[in-house]
Amino acid sequence: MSETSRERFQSTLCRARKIAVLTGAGVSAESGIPTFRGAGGLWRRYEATSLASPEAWQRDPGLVWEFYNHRRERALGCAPNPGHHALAQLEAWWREAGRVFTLITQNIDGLHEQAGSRSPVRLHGSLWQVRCLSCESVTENRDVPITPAFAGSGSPDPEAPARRFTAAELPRCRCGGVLRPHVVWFGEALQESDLAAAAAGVEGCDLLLVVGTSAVVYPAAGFVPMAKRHGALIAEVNVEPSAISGLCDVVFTGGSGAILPSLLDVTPARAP
Ligand code: BV8
Ligand code: ZN
Repeated sequence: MSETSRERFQSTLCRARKIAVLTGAGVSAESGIPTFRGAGGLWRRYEATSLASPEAWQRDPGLVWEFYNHRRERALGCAPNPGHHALAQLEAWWREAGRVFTLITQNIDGLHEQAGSRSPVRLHGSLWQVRCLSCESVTENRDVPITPAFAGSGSPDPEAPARRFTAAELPRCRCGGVLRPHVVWFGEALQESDLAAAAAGVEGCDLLLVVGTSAVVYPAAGFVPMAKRHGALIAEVNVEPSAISGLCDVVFTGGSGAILPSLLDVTPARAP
């Protein structure tokens, strides 16, 4: 009787000494955070990806802050879902067993951390950090609105009146410099340290679990073929096929919040 995908996945998982997980917006969808390519990928008439760029910042930093302020406001109202919690639990089991677990996320919402994941590799930064354009200091910032001028702004309604925010209304650093969201915009390089931490977590892993990503954004999506090259079992959880489904050994179709709790309910097998 052939082994089911679930049996194959769980038998590999419980023996795995080193596992890596790559997540995207889909893992937060059941928490109420819209994905980029889903219906929520549009903010007013803007593609989320078009506002997440240095060009958009050059054109109108106030509009970009209105967009990120709106995402901070929304993320504040969202909580981790059972998918986030299942990943945090798996990490705890693996660390307790002295094994290697690396969570690599493209998400900037902070829900993995809220669920108890310890130091996920945040490839694309965080909604809750800001960076000064003058002194380059990076600080935690949970002010919502980001400055009083942004109160009540940010409606995703395409008919919402466009407001121009003055330079004085933008968030400022202690040095007086303008603060920008500490996230990686399209066309910007990822932090070398994050790339290195992710590569170290994927290199030689026995299993790579890919959850809720369309896998079209690079270099993040590049970690899947990297794991495949050295023979790791590649598993995917998604509501629909993604750009890397063809590379997967096992695919579980459905919401990660519904699938992960039972799929990951596996404790590390005692060494024989
Ligand atoms: C760079 C932070 C170079 C900001 C983000 C190679 C080939 C082609 C293009 C490139 C390439 N290399 C570089 C590029 C260009 C570009 C890129 O990849 N473009 C794409 C669009 C083709 N990459 C870059 O620009 C990167 N930088 O290359 O710099 C460089 C080098 C040196 C010096 C200077 C420059 C920077 C990329 C990072 C950009 N920042 N985010 C912000 O968030 O505002 S990317 C952002 O979009 C997210 O972080 C994420 O990475 C991506 C969205 O993807 P997903 O998270 O997967 O979300 P999506 O909506 O697409 O899909 C959701 C999935 O979930 C779907 O599959 C859906 O089915 C599933 N789902 C839905 N519900 C559920 C579910 N699954 C499970 N359960 C559910 N309930
Ligand atoms: Zn500063």
